[in-house]
Amino acid sequence: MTKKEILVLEDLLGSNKKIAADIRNQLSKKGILAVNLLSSPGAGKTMLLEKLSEVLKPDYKMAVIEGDIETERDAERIRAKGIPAWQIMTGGACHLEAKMIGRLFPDIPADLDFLFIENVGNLVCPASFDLGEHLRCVLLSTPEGDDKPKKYPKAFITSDSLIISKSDLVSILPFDIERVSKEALEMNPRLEIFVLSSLNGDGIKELSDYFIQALHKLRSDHA
Ligand SMILES: Nc1nc2c(ncn2[C@@H]2O[C@H](COP(=O)(O)OP(=O)(O)OP(=O)(O)O)[C@@H](O)[C@H]2O)c(=O)[nH]1
Ligand SMILES: [Mg+2]
Repeated sequence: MTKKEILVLEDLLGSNKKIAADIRNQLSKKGILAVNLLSSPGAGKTMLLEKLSEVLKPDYKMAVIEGDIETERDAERIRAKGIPAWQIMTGGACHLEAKMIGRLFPDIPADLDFLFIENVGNLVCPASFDLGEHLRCVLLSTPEGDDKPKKYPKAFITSDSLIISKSDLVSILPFDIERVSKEALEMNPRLEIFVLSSLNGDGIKELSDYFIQALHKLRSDHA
């Protein structure tokens, strides 16, 4: 990277940071907890949101912002569950940026409890862009392999929680949950780790309780 390219990148990240801080501030004042989901493509982000909607919907209002390079498919899946969803198509960009969330801000209902943001499937670029979230969660699915945290460190270092997804497949895969947890915690000791399956429902309640607790904390901190 040339010095000029580095300066442009720093500028971009700097202005992203300011917009993200503003978004977080506005959401905090409204008592809306924002969660940014990161993972490689196909780790199960959308299916997790579909499952979470079943658990949260009776008592909480949630909405979803979907990030993909192309297609409205993920937003359609969420809407089919009766949950409001907006699709951001990046047209090639490998991550969402705070300004993209900011543009949707006027449409986001003020009485929400949770705003989930599904980032573009990718373990690299999304890690560098704060979207104004309160919690960042990185998913790692069992078929991807248990060596990933050290290979893609930023996603794991900048996250608040690690969600090991597709746990229903662990018995037929050489995936060592203890090894992954240990490596991830060495890199980021504050990570909360969840092991779950959106297919059979294992661990979904524990994760939804974690989000509910974070929502209560946000509201008591901003009361
Ligand atoms: N066995 C199993 N399959 C799952 C689970 N969760 C998701 N899948 C499957 O994994 C595939 C990808 O799931 P998605 O939820 O679309 O993954 P995603 O992370 O949203 O994918 P992108 O949006 O493309 O990045 C689908 O075929 C799902 O049915 C799970 O817990 N267990
Ligand atoms: Mg998806």
